[in-house]
Amino acid sequence: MRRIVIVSNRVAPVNETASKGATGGLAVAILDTLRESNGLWFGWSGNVREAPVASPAIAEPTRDNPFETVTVDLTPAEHSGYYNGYANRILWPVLHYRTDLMEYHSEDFRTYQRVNANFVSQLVPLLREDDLIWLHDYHLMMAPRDLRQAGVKNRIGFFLHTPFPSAEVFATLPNHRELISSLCHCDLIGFQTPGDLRAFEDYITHEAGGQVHTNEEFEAFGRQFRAQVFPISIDPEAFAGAARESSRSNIANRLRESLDGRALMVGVDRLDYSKGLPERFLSFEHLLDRYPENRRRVTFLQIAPYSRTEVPEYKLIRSRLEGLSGRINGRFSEVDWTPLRYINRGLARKTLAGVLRHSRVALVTPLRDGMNLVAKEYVAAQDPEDPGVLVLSRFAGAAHELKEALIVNPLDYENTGEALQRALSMSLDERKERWSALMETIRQQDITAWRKSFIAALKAH
Ligand code: ADQ
Repeated sequence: MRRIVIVSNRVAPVNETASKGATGGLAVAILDTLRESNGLWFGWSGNVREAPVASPAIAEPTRDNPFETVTVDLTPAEHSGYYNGYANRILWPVLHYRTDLMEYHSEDFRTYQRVNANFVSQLVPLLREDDLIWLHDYHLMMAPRDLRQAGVKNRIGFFLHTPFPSAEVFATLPNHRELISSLCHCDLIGFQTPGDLRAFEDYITHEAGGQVHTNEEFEAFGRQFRAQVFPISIDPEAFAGAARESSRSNIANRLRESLDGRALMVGVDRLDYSKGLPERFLSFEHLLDRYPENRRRVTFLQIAPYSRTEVPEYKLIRSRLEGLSGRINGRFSEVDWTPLRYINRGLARKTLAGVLRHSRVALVTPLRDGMNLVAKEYVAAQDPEDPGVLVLSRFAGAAHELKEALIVNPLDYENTGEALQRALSMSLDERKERWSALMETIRQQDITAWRKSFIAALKAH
């Protein structure tokens, strides 16, 4: 089998990933791909150092992990300009339709280009002739051009984990042409949903003056390549197993006891403005306002660990949520009932699976999301004999597949509140029917299918 070289912003610490499953579905998919091909995983170590080590750190394969990891450090200036700056304050908001939050500085783009070029120059000497190169996500959009300029002839694939916004929105990025003309040096570009692919096609035809042929063949910036949809997923059986086991754990018992027979509603997200958390809190408030019979009977648990804490927009959303959660609890709490439990810590993967299993309703209501794996994890975690209800934003990539969820527009918080009421009062028969259909969809397009179909398409080009 040909070796697969995965390049991503961050290389997850392998031991931690294996033991705690800490980084979720994506890390699992990447590890399986690497194990199967005796591959190589290249990216940032997570360390920021004044004077980074000149050559990358190479961790040799072990029996459990028969692949190499190669990591590089970032300087404080690179971390600030490339990661916090261009990736997270410029690209991330635009890819999630938040052009209003883009904080553009051309210097950040130069640093982004420099870091992409540095990744490539450290990677190239390690490449073999028939390696398949698989680049991940918006941090590395300049890498395809740099690889070709370094003379690399290997097949190159790129998968975008975020949405690809409409062409008009993407073109608000001052560097949109450089980014897309670089991507066109790939042989294969993968998107999460047909909507993302359509937006990209629109960009290629109307902004780049390129052509889209049948069979997902593209021509632009003097290059020919393919672009296709590969919806990312989870390992539903493994997650279901973890949920079953965890539902008998200590934490699950503590949770059950603390609820005292009340129905649990749950939200699990990184604390990010794309996840629609304020709107979600408002929809819960609407539920309690409009349907007072839920007071004392329902508890909403929102788990939202801090992320990107150095980025100012994340500090703002944090204080907005603290205000809203305080207001809701202040308005409705009683001496023996707190309606909203708002937690800023992550949970171990297995614990999370148990919490999801115990929840009557899940609120997965991002304003934009490439896919949203929590939606799929929630379905997989359910008890088939008594499944809960998924309330899902139409703006999550997952909504394209998970059609039997209760689909909402999170910007209409009253309507989402109505959907919560419907979810809480749904009959067992309807819950089972919806859950079976959702689970079947997830089983058919699981994480193994995702990685295998991407690799097959990259080879087949
Ligand atoms: P994220 O924006 O991080 O990922 P998501 O897909 O929901 O979003 O979650 C990633 C993983 O982290 C999930 O497996 C989830 O269980 C886990 N996780 C989230 N919050 C957690 C918590 N509080 N405690 C423990 N675990 C938690 C990006 C894109 C998504 C896309 C993925 C994969 O933004 O749209 O689905 O990549 O492509």
